[in-house]
Amino acid sequence: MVINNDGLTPVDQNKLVITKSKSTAAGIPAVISSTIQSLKKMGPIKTIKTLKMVNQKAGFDCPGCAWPDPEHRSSFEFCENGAKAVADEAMKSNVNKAFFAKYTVNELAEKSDFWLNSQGRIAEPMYLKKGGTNYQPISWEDAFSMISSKLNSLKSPNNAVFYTSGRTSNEAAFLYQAFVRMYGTNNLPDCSNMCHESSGKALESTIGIGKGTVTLEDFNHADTILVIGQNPGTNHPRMLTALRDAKLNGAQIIHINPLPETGLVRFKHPQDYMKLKFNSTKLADFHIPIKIGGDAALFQGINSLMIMDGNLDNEFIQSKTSSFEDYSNSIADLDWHRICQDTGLEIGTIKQLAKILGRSKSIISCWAMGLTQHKNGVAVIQEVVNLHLLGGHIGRSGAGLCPVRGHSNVQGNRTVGIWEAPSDSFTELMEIGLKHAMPRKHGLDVVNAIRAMETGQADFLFCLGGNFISATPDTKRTSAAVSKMSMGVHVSTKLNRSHLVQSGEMIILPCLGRTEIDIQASGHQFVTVENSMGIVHKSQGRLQPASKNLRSEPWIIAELAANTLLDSTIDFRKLVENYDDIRTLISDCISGFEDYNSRVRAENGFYLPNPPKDECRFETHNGLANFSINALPNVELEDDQFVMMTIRSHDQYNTTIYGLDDRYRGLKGNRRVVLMNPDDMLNLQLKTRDRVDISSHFNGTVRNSKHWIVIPYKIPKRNIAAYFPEANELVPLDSTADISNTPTSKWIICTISGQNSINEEE
Ligand SMILES: Nc1nc2c(c(=O)[nH]1)N[C@H]1C(S)=C(S)[C@@H](COP(=O)(O)OP(=O)(O)OC[C@H]3O[C@@H](n4cnc5c(=O)[nH]c(N)nc54)[C@H](O)[C@@H]3O)O[C@H]1N2
Ligand SMILES: Nc1nc2c(c(=O)[nH]1)N[C@H]1C(S)=C(S)[C@@H](COP(=O)(O)OP(=O)(O)OC[C@H]3O[C@@H](n4cnc5c(=O)[nH]c(N)nc54)[C@H](O)[C@@H]3O)O[C@H]1N2
Ligand SMILES: [Mo]
Repeated sequence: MVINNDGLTPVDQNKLVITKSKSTAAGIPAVISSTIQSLKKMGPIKTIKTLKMVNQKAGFDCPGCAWPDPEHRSSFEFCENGAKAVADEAMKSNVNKAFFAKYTVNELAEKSDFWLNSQGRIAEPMYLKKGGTNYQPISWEDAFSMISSKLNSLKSPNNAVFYTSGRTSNEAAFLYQAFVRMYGTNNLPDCSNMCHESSGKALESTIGIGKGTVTLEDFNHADTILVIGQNPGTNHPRMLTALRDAKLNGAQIIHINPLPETGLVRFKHPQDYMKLKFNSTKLADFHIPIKIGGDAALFQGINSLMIMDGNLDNEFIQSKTSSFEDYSNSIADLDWHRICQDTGLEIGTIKQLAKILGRSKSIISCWAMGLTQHKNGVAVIQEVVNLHLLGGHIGRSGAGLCPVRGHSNVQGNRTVGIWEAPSDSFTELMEIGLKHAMPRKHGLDVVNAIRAMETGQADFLFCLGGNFISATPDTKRTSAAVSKMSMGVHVSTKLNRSHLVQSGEMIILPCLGRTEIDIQASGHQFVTVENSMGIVHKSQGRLQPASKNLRSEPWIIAELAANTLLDSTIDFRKLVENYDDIRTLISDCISGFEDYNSRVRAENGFYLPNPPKDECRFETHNGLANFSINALPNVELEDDQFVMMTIRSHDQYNTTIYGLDDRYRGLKGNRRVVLMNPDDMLNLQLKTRDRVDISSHFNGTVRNSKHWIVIPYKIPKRNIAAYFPEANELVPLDSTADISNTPTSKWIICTISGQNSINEEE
């Protein structure tokens, strides 16, 4: 079984170009970079036509990220990485039967992720028989008949696993989870398990809703904005516009990150060039170069100083919260030596931050993977919540919590039921709406699904989008687990590694992307999505489908259900004739979606109810917002150890590699790089471009990954960074966050060895 060629062949160091990291994000280089990719992938006419439709009221929601659109959109808010995401989807359908006849699965597995993605859109359903060498075309009918007879022959519905990636629309996601539960299981792991699960868990228990509490408008009224563990210049470029506007309205921006990410230094809005404005705006007032994993210590330090200085909203604390005394006592006597050591910061810096935050009238905290993908992912976010509760920074204008979601509809997917652990109230409503019994036993999340595959408890994997093999941790172990399945089915737009790690039988079902026209019996359909701030709105594809043989995700799910469920109370095929009927059923089954069809047709969609934001009300077990007490994580390292974080480059979308140019960080041509502090390099006697091997260590197990190129970078000592998915073979499956079970992709203990290191010379 070939897993990942990138790790097995020597890297060519000559292919790496290193320049200075950039200090200004976006601007003209962003336009040029994305235009080149768009032109290459779509040609000039389609490029212009397509980019004019992104995020427009009559167009489609950008499949890039979940950042919301401003209510008063300019004709087209340019976003480099959004443009790349669209261009990538709008490619020609070259991955067809001729392509699969030309390459065996093993040959394809030898190719890089970049190569696989650049081959184009998958054009037709394909089938790989057990032990087969090449995928072969299959009809839609035969594919569904094989899948449904497999599903109906499993010993138990719990032997099947149904994964979802977060691009799926509300309509498809709702039908999918309804089908899966009517079939009889809650085995609905999703990409959220690896992403913002820690945020959901931290927020549910403290403020009573697993979502953020701010709107875009709040950014215009905040006086301090924290951006923690997030790289918006690359991953949420349109957020920079909101930060710039906030800044122009007088907000201070504080960036807490081991890396000085470019997007937060200076920003030039590409649109301003059209208006002949050439100035860039300085964004972050402070960059706090925290050590990886030091955030809980930082926030405990800040919070204890705020309490000591009496910088509190006593009325809010009294009337709206619980456990203040206990929390206050728990951090009254902090070990400041440890706080400084864990954060890598001077005490003066922490005091200065506490002063700014103590004086602030309205704070917004934004965060992403730098907080969630840690062993204490839930606890560290609760520490951020504690800060907000101390100052009453929640449920009023200009203040609140803002977990910045990743995939464009990952939040909507969870709202409409993609969740392995649904609440009883959710299940009861579904049962009433669907007039069908649903399983109560909670199902498997991503990590537990992989374990179930390993031990034979799972035997069938269905993926609605995503790239299960490359997105999950522990590439070798996970691949071995997945290859034990007797069938793997992937609903996909592009070829990826998950299609190439062979289970018994494999089926690829190619689907329409969000940009494409979706015609059903009643005509041209639209779908709906929920953005990072709880707004549900329309998205309608406008491009001709890449191939005639593509089907929409709702249609695929409906056929799957109609073929598999023999006693269904729901006519799935009928529902798909007009997506309004799916939305009516959602209204019947999910609270907050009353009158869905008319409300979603409003110009800017509608907000879902959010008690903390709307009424400063907390639907927790005691009706109050809860302070949380958590011990600090152990971040000590042995003398030869480093902590690795796995991050995204500027030229990728998760496991989809658009190109090899991490422009802002000044690295081009090679992704197998490891960023290291120059002092650490000196200690290990390493020079720029030296080649090293990396080993990760967890609970006595060691994982090895060969051939990485060392690059000096402005990163705290004993911290290193490498790109995901290449570094995933170093992420141990069992290293997960407490409570959320999210893989600790930002905390991997490693040692370095190589021909030029001290280790080898000894
Ligand atoms: N173009 C593009 N857009 C995307 C994506 C993409 O791959 N490409 N992915 C989408 C998805 S699914 C998601 S979830 C988001 C991801 O968005 P991000 O979370 O911004 O993505 P990462 O690259 O994982 O970056 C994490 C950041 O956290 C920092 N960090 C790591 N460890 C720590 C720590 O211990 N403390 C602190 N304070 N910081 C730390 C890293 O230096 C890095 O800047 O983006 C979404 N948007
Ligand atoms: N080490 C490490 N691992 C990580 C992370 C990390 O930071 N570090 N981040 C984690 C995070 S935050 C996330 S969200 C996951 C991402 O995990 P996934 O969501 O599983 O991965 P993606 O790379 O986004 O999936 C890309 C594939 O989705 C398919 N696709 C694209 N658009 C569509 C569509 O419209 N419909 C359908 N059906 N398919 C489509 C294409 O075939 C493409 O190859 O990875 C996680 N893994
Ligand atoms: Mo994500």
